[in-house]
Parts: sequence; C-alpha cells; structure tokens
Amino acid sequence: MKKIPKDFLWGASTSAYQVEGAWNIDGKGPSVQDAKAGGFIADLNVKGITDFKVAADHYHHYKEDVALMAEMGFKSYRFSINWTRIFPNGNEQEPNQEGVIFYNNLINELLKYNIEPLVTIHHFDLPQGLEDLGGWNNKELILKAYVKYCEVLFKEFGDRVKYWQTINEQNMMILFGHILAKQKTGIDEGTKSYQIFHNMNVAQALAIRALRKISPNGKIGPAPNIAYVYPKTSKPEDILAADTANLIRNWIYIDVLAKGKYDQILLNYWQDNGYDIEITEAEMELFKSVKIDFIAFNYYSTMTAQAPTKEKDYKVGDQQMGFNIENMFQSATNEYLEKTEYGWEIDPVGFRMTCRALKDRYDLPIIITENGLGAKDTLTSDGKVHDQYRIEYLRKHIEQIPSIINDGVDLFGYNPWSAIDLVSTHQGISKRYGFIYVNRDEDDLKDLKRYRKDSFYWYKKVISSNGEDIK
Ligand code: BGP
Repeated sequence: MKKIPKDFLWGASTSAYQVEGAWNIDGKGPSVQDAKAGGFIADLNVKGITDFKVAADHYHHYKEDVALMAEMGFKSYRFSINWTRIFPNGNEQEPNQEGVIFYNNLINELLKYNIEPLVTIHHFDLPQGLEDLGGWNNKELILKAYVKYCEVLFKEFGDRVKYWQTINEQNMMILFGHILAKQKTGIDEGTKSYQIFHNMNVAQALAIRALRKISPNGKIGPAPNIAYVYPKTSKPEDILAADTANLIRNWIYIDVLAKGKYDQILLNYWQDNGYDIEITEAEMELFKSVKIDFIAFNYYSTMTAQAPTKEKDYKVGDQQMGFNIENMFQSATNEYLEKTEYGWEIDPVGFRMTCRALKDRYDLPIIITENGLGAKDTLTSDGKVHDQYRIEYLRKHIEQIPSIINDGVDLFGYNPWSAIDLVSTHQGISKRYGFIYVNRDEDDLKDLKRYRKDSFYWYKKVISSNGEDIK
C-alpha cells in the first residue's frame, strides 16, 4: 500500500458569506446572499433560521481562527473571497481597498503558520448589483465583471496564492440554484440554466487565461460537487441511465475545461429538448486553448439512478439529493447506505469510486475541497463538544485515502467542510460542520466564543501522523 505523501495538504474549508459576517462593513456591498427584494434575507428569517449578517464573525476573529487552525496542524485552508468586498456592486472601476486589505491580512496570517491558502474565487455570492442587471445570464456584463475581479485577485494575491478555484459547485448552482445561489435555475429552466452554465464556462476559461498571464506559477481548477452515480440494478437500461446521470450531474462541469469540448450526449440533450444555447466559435476555440491544472471537488455522497419508470417514489430535496430528468433517468434511494440526520447518504467507498472515475476520465491531480457531516452539536456546561459522530464520518472517509492513492489517483489534499462552525447554505447555524464550535444559535449571537470540539483533537492527531493514526 502506498503511503500518503509527506506534502499532502491536510486542512479544511469555509466560504466567505457563510463564515465572515461583517456583511456591510468596510465598504462591502450586498451579495445575492444578503439581498432580497423587499428586505435583507427575508426568506431565511421566515423559516426561523439565521441570516448571514454575522455568521461566525470570522471577519473580526480571523487571527484567533487561523491560530486554532495552526494548532490543529493545518497545511492548507480553503476559503473564498467575498466578491462584494472587492467590488461592492460588481462593476466599479476600482476595487475596494479595504476588501483587498482584509484578504491580504488573512493570507499573510495563514502564511505566518505555513498554511497554504487555497482560494475559491466565487462561492455562491454574486454581487446583487450584477444580479440586478441579469447576473450570470447577462453574458457581456458577467464576463467583463468576473474577469476583472479575477485579474484584481491574481495581481493582488498571486505572489502568495498558488492554488485557485474558479467557481464553487457550478453544477449545484445550475441544478439547485434556487436553494444555493438565489438564482432561478434548475432542470426545468433548460435554456436559461444551460446558457448560464455556458457563460460560467467561458468565464472560467478566461480566468485561466488571465492567470497564465498575470501569475504564471499559479495553478487553477474548478470546484464542482462530484457524486458518482450508481445504477440501481444491473439491468442494462439502469446502467445506461446512471451513465447519463453521471454526465449531466458531474462530467459536463469539467469536460470543457479539461478536454476543450462539450460531450455529444449533452449536445443531443439540448437539441432534443429545444434548449437553444448561444455559443460562438471563438468561445469553442477559447476552450481548446486553455486547460485546468487540477480538479478540486466537494464530496458528500454518491447518487443512485435508474431508467425512468411510472412510479416516482424518490423525494427530490436539496443539493446533495438526487434529481430526475424526464426520459433520461430518475433517482433512487440506495438501500445499502445510511443517512445523516439531514437525509444525505453516507458513502465512504463511493468516495474511492468517485476518485477512480475522475482519474479515468481526466487523469489530472485532484484535491478534496469539501466533505463532512452536518449535525446538531451540544456544548456541555464545561465547554466541550462530544462529536463522535463527526469523527466517525470523517474517519471512514480518511480511511479510504491510502487506497485511493494506491489506485493511482494523484490526490494531493483533503480539506473537509468545515474548519469552523458556519451558517449552512439553507439550514442555519444549527447544522454544524466545524472542528471548532462557535457559541451562538439561530437568533441569539451570545458571545461567539470558540471551543475546541472532540473532533478538533482527533483531526490534529490525524494530521500530525500524516493520516496513519485515525483511531
Ligand atoms: C456545499 C456548499 C457549501 C456547504 C456545504 C454543506 O454544497 O459548497 O457552501 O454549505 O455544501 O451544505 P449545507 O450548508 O447545505 O449543509
């Protein structure tokens, strides 16, 4: 069995709008996560869960938080830049210097402890100012704005940031955009969704090109959510359906940036459904001229699919559940897998399978930028959090890493979700993922004090033994 390489990037992950808070501080403008017609974050408050205004207040606690990450022994930290700290409305002439200063400080703080910054350029928080003008659907506007934003990041931080991820979970933004990115996309919005999909691909290709020019030593890749799709049975029709589902859910979000073209099955799907996507020859040439350096991906679960039947017994839910496409495939429950308390299937072997499938299709280095268990934690009166369930989940996944590497996969890091408690995309602060507990709840901010969970001490041991001691 091959050993985990010495320079393996053990760390963890967050995203700006879920962790930072300080939503209107130091010139920051509103993102789609902050803003909503008729008032701020009205939709979230209706459901009795918190908004993103304060989150974990990482903006004001970043030094303390980074010190805790260093104490755990992190080699890397994956975080995102809040677009609206850099360009408050999305289309200003000059970047907001206070935003630049904050990320300079954060990056320098990480480097002080030899923690490699893994930067996500865009994680669900489009400036509301751009959304008002059509957002990702307004190709001319968005390409200009995204590329300008990328150029500023590469110029300002490229001397210290080596790893860039273009867009977090582009696939989930297309398939579950109404939940995650506050945009009206989804499989029922065919032309619009796939036009946005294409515009995002052009934006990413332009970002790759810009990086090569501005910061040639930098490395760049996408960060989709990949869930390998199993066939429900060995019936050939089910296997075909699973293959199609793999393509529609996973591969099309990497293909064009890794192979320079769209898969024929996708093009047929668009044509059969009358989805009319505006794609120029120059854009297809652009795709051919750029290539990603690695694939970052978020792994929570696998998906199971079968050929469409009359019985629709699978309940479609949030981003980590399955979904159906008429005449192509429908999701099914995998009876062999347990579920988290939020209904997400737990599949560590599927983690290995997903890595193998990525290796087969792309043969590029890969890094895990999310994986983890959302659960309701309890802070005891003596300041402890006994999150054995989280340790179990992570252990079972980490246990697969030597086998994955032994399979020949160039896996160079593992950054589970999340470094510290933060606000879930749509289920509040009570759905916790962190190694570090943040003392607040949905409607009471309390003292926001940080506490080390049991998983904190456990992960520290995992990292210091380079993955050998996972007990
Ligand atoms: C991914 C997102 C993250 C994160 C995670 C957990 O889809 O990239 O931003 O939130 O899922 O999801 P949730 O917060 O819905 O539990």
